[in-house]
Parts: sequence; structure tokens; C-alpha cells
Amino acid sequence: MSHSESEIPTFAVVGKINMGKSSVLATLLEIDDDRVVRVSSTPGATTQCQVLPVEFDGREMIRFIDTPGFSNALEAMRSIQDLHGEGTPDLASVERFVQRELDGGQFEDEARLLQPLVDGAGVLYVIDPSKPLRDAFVAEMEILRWTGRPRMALLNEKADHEDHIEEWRIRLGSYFNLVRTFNAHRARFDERKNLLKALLEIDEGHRRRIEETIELIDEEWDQRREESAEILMDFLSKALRYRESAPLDEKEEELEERKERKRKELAKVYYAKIAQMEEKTYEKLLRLYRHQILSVEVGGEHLDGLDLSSEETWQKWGLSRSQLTLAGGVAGGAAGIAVDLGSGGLTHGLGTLIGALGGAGAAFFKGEDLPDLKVGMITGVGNSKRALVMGPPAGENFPWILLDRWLHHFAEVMSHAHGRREEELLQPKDDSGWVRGFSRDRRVRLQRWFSQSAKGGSSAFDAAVFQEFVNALEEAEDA
Ligand SMILES: Nc1nc2c(ncn2[C@@H]2O[C@H](COP(=O)(O)OP(=O)(O)OP(=O)(O)O)[C@@H](O)[C@H]2O)c(=O)[nH]1
Ligand SMILES: [Mg+2]
Repeated sequence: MSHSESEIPTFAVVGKINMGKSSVLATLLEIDDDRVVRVSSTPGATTQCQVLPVEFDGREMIRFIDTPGFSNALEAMRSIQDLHGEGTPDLASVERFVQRELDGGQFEDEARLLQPLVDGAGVLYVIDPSKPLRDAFVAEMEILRWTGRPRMALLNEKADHEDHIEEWRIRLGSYFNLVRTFNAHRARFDERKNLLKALLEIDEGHRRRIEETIELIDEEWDQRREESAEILMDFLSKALRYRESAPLDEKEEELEERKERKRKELAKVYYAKIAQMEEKTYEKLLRLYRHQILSVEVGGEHLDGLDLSSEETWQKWGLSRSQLTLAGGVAGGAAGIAVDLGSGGLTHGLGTLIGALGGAGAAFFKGEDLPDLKVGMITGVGNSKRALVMGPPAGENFPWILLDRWLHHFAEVMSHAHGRREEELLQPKDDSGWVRGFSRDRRVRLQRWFSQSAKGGSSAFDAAVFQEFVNALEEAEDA
């Protein structure tokens, strides 16, 4: 091993086959790609050691090694004992065993997984406390102890019980410097960070390096949150400003029934566009948090389960009526979010507003109808004399519902461990939302920003509003 390599703190994740070693690493290092870290319910998924570096700006900070599992620990233990002779085997005997078995020996798996330890790696020993402690596990622990490397045991509970945790804890205590819990399917950022912090306790020699890594990871996490806030704000202001328009032919202009049909069609297009915008933001979010097999689909006017055309949605999500009135009132006449139809180079001022411009108290829609969009007519679009223009729903709850749903998806993404390998579609559950729990100050501040955004108002960066969004995201991280 070269000098520079020996400076990089290295930890091998070891344990019996199928204990979740690869899953632990996948979650810890945010790798959801099977081509990088293979996770499988079939035992023996990992057959070679795999080095997984943690890099920042091209600089390798810490190195983890995924290893094949112990497949025959009892026999391997006896074989090492035989090799050593009298007394307790040591690192030298483990090393001789590795050399003898590495190429086609009877204990190839064991030799492969022990090789990094011989080379100096610390040990993360993964066990599942829902399984009884059998002799084979004791043999694994013995062998690991003989290496003399710093070692920590990780309890990765695969089933939803830990029936054997007590016997495990007692035994692990005598073989390992530290025992920690880490659930490969549920661990979030804080748990990942705590695991890295625990490395400090078993590898004092690399203290500075490990601390530096944790600082970098922290910084990166904050940065991602801020980027998320930018993505979110960008989406909300675009959604509020968005107008869909279509020219009216003569018949559509003259016949009320035709006009109404056109209105409905256009409303559908409008909602589909909003959904599309929203979906794009989730794609960005998933990329930012290194999720490749997770997706969020926001389809058509039904917007992914949170159906904007259902009255229930408008009652359960976003702010309550009284909160809306208050936020609107304090924000200064937000009930009259102006319908500025003049976007996109369309002339305005000559058209007639035909849509309902209902305020907070208006009934938004009935039955199957989509919530009333702000509707206007303008003149002079293309060859047609007049065109229909549709803006955001008249109900002031619109941005709040969008924000609520976004926070909901954000929280789901935060709680999704990379070690999970099912391709999953994140759907909002039948939950209550986030924004009703906001402080009054925050509601007022955001409402004011929504109103400005809806008017296509100043695009100047508002640090206080940005901070509110960042804080809201941080709260959703730990939910
Ligand atoms: N429910 C649940 N399943 C888990 C957890 N950790 C791992 N699994 C599952 O256990 C199986 C084995 O996981 P792997 O990570 O491939 O295990 P391994 O120890 O690397 O296995 P080998 O490489 O074959 O030795 C997979 O089906 C995982 O999805 C967990 O925390 N909870
Ligand atoms: Mg594996």
C-alpha cells in the first residue's frame, strides 16, 4: 500500500451473506444503482470486494469496501486455528489464511472479505437482530477479533422485530469496540451522519480526516436544501404567472355553448401544463438527492392523487379558510390577486373579463368541474380577432396547495433510503398537509410573496422569503 493510500481511512463492511451489507453501504453513500452496489434478496449477491470512495472535489476522503459475505465461518475459523497452532490466532495467521485461500481455495469468500482487513481496514460488522445468534456468527466475530482491527457492529434490523437483540448485544459487547443501530431501509441523513461520527470513536488515528468529511457532507446537505428552495420558489412563481391562451373562432365567440366547451378544454391544458412544470421540479429534486430509481408522476388535471378538481383537496390541503383570510388580509388585499393577462406579448386592456374573479370566500367549483380559472378575453392573437386566456385558479389556496404537495413529496424523498431497490412512484398519501402548521409570520410573508409573484411582480431576490422556504424544507426533512 502506498503512503498516500494509507492515509485514507478505510472501512470494510463485513458479515454473513445476505445480512444487508451492500444495502447499508448503498444507503450510507446514497447509491441506488445496482451496477455500483448490487443488492439482492438472493444470498451471495456480492462476490468481489468493491471499493467505494467518498470524494469531494476529486479528493478521496474516506473509503468503504463492500465485501462478499461469510459463507462458511465455522470451518474457516477452525482452519485458521489449525494454521496458527497453539494459542489464539493473530493477524499474521489470518494473513496466511487469506494468502492460501485467495485463489480457488475452499474458503475463497472468507479470504476475499478478510483481505481488506489484512491491508489495514477497520471493520463494520453487519448483523440482523431479528435472527438468532448461532455458532456461525460467533465464529465470524472470533475471526474478526483475531485481526485486531478497530471494529464496530451495526444492527440492521431487516424484519420488523428485534427478538434476539438482547443476546446479540451481550455478545457483541465483548467482540466490538462499539455497537450501533443502522437500518438500511430507513436511515436518513442524521443517521448516516451519526454513523460517520461513530467512525471517529473506533479510528482515532484519522480523526481530522473523518471530521473534515463530516463537515463537507454537512455543507453539501445545506447546499442541496438551498437549491431545493430555489427549485421550489421558481416553480411556484412560474405556476402563478402561467397563462394558457387559445384563439377563438367565430362560432366559439358567438355561441355560449361552444365557448364553454373551449373553456373546459383550455382549463385541462392549463392544468396539464402546471403538472408538467411540477413534474420537472421533482426530476431536479431527485437528481439533486441522487435518486435514480425513484420517480414522482404528476399526471394531467388530477395531479397525482391530489386532485385539484376535488373539493376535498381544497379543503384538506393548503391553508384553512380562516388562515387564508388572515394571510390575505395582512398581506394587503391579496384577495384580489390581479389577473394580469398581458403576458406573452398579448395585448390587453381591450378584452373583457368573463371569468369569475372570486376571492377567498368563493365556491371554487362544483362536482366534476375544474376549479374556476381566471378567464379573460383578449384581442389580436394571430389571425383571430379574439382569444381566451386562462390564468391561475381564482381560489387563493392554489399556491398553498402546490406548496403543500411539494413539501409532501420532498419529505418522502428525504425519508427514502438509497438501499431500497424497488422502483417506486411517490404518491401523496391521504395525509394532512404542511402549511397549516406554519407560523402566522411565515404564512403572511409567503402570502405576500405569492401575491407579488402572481402579479408577475418584482423578481428581486427576497432573502427573508428564501429563508422561510429553506426553513420549511428543513422541517420537512425530519418529519
Ligand atoms: N426490510 C429490510 N430489508 C433489508 C434491509 N437491509 C437489507 N435488506 C434486504 O436483504 C436482502 C439482502 O441485502 P444485501 O444488501 O444484498 O445483503 P448483503 O449482505 O450485501 O448480501 P450478499 O452480498 O449476498 O452477502 C435484500 O433483499 C435487501 O433488500 C433492511 O434494513 N430492511
Ligand atoms: Mg452484498
